[in-house]
Amino acid sequence: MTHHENDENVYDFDRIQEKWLPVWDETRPFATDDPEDKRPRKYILDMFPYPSGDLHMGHAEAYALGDVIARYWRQRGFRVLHPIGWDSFGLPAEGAAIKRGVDPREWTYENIAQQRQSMRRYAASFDWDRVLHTSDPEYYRWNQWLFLKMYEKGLAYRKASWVNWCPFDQTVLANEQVVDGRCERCDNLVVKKQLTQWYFKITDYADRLLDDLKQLEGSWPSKVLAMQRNWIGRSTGADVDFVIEGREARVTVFTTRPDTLFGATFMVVAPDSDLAAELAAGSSAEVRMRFQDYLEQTQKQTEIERQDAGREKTGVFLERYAINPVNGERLPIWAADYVLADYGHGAVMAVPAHDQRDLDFARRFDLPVRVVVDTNAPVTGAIPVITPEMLEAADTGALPALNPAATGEALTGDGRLMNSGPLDGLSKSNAIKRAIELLESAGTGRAAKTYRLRDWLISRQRYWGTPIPILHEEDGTMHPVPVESLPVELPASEGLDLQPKGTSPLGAATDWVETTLPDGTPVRRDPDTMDTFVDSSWYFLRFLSPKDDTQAFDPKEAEKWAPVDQYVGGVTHAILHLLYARFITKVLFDLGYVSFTEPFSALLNQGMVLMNGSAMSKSRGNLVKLSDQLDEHGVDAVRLTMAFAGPPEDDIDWADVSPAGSAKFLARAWRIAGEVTSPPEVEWKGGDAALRRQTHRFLAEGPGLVEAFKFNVVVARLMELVNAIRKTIDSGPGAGDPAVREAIEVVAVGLSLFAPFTAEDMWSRLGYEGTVAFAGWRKADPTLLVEEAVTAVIQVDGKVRDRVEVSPTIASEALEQLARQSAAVIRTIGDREIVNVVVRAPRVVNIATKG
Ligand code: ANZ
Repeated sequence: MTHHENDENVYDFDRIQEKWLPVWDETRPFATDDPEDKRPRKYILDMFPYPSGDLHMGHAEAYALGDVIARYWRQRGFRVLHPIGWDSFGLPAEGAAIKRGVDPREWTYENIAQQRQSMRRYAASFDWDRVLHTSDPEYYRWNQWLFLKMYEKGLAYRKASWVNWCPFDQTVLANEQVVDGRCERCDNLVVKKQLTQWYFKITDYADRLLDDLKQLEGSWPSKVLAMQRNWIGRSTGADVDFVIEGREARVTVFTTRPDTLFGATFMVVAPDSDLAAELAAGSSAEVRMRFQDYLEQTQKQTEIERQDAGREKTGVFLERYAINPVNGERLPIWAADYVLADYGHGAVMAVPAHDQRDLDFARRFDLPVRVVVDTNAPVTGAIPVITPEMLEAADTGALPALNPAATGEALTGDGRLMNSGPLDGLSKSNAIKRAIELLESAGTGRAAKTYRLRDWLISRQRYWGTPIPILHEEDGTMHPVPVESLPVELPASEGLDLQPKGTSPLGAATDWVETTLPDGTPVRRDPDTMDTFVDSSWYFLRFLSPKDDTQAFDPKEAEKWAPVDQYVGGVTHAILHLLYARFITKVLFDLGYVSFTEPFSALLNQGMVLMNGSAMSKSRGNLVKLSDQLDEHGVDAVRLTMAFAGPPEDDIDWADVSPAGSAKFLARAWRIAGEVTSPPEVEWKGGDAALRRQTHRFLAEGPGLVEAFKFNVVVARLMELVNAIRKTIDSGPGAGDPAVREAIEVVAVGLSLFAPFTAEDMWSRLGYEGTVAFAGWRKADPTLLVEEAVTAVIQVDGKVRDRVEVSPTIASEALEQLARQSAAVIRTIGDREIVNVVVRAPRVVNIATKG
């Protein structure tokens, strides 16, 4: 054993970091470009960052956890693709440009350089040869290609419609970017504005986006699956056609309750629908005026306000009538803001007895309420015979009265149909089926589905994004830019006014906007740019052949690597980004470019890093700077702390964790690696038996723990193992014991998932040449896994009837089950009844019987 100099035996993370970074730069251990590499593949992907300043604590958590998974699979003998890039188009770059007069491009690429430097220091095991930036023309030309493919298929279209408009950012927002009626970015109230915009037809894929969630059950967080489901929001029911007096065409409404058709007493249309305007136009001058006022009021409301159940209902009677197709009744038509223009057909049949919103409205405006479902009647079994007991119960008020007009409570529950002609006596679900049959045979309705999901608005009136590759003729004719002419490059920002003003800054780039078709026809380029969610909807495919300038991605590489085996990122992207990526994957599947329909086979959402209970922010004054933490505690200690803090899904409060404690533990482990006196070639056999058992238990349990994302438990086990090694060295057989070398080698490999610098240095101190990253997860020796057994005695009424060998740590329930299954016990008890079982694990079970 060589004698270490004193300073060499001090855990100095700065020295260790400085030693290994250049080695890794040189050896590129995580490159994935070897065509001879035949190992099985894994694609582990971290959500790529937006380059807004330097990396922060949130990034540090995400990349630490993603790296545990990537490094783990490498140790398991997989060839792991773990790429990184930058989602580098977007508003903040323009914000900086406007505020500080810097070029958005410069600002963006400077930030990328800084983040890249920090990621290198953080030792995330990325394949640095596959880096991409979505703001590079080499990348965004393929956004344009995708757009053209979608345009060709009718999946990209342009239409004038009411859109969400942020008056502050002066930009349109997708529904997904409106949170509680406010702009996701600046928190200002969002208003509606009529504009001509580009859309992707995601609604065509609503059913598949919903149904394919089944593929992800169990490997995506159930919360995210539920959020996706709710966002798509499929409702099933019927479309019902109503004749309108004085109007040629019928009006269709969507209802989830066609069973209640006989209870419809009025109709409501969304004030901001074309239908409302048309119906009002055909009414008296007074109605027209009142409607106009009301429409203006409505347009000031956010969607959330309009749907607020507690708000007093408002509306205008249009003095027009609809005819109920099932009974010919005349239903007055109202315009009211609780009906939304862009859901279903923007009109409803109002059934106040059974729908709370309709009831509130009916009570406010004194409209009739007719009960058609007896919600007191039992629905199982045959149609009930009314018994004297039931009548009495109703009389004494034990059952709620069927009088919603008086109580103000709509009867929404199940029951038996009444006042409904052919539906009378049926239960709700049977009546729904029967009503649809009746409507279908009369040709006045049909089964239907409606979705909350809207088409994806992808155009933005902003500079720093992918130009939409469409040319417009004066007369409105559109020409897609030929694929061979891509990319349509973004012109320089110099001289352009980036200040938001409702039209794209690119419109003013005259030299760029004005061009001609090959035949000389003058055309203007579409001045809008794409939503950055387009960029991130397919980037995981670009990583597979990032330098290919002949196609967006290589389908052969996609066949080998994709879909992504494990995706890691924040739950903030649980709806938008994931939905869009799922959608585009299905489009690419339909176009024949990929053979799978879901992009991310498994998803892990890490929590947030908080400080003193709340999200970190400069204004709150609780910002913890990542670079300070790295300077103070070292990269490995910060990474280990992230993994050790708790389940990855939970938030980490940086005030509650101890990076200093992590550093101390790492130093302990590292020191042991320098104390081992046996040579590397020592056979893994013999030595301290207890230590060996603990080492092999770790080897056996580790993989299951990592794969279940119980990283904190793995770290805890490593700490226990280090303690046990210390004990063996100090008060057991000593540092030369082969079990010590075995154990500390296993610790080094285990630590390589969390603390790559320390682990690498330990590996080298243990006498190895290559990197620890590929040392491999050793197999546990099964003979070391059997625990010593103890004998449990099983008694029936105090007499020993059986003995079983059990683990000393057996749980009471398990021991009781073994006792109850014992043939001898079963025989003894016969058909006597067990009245009590007393379990004292692991030694005794006593079963007391009666009779
Ligand atoms: C009659 C009825 C009777 C309804 C009843 C419900 C209960 P979900 O489940 O969210 O899909 N509706 C339809 N279009 C609407 C719109 N554009 N704005 C507001 N409400 C609309 O809701 C479907 C129900 O919401 C439909 O079923 C309709 O009211 C209403 F006892 O029709 B129902």
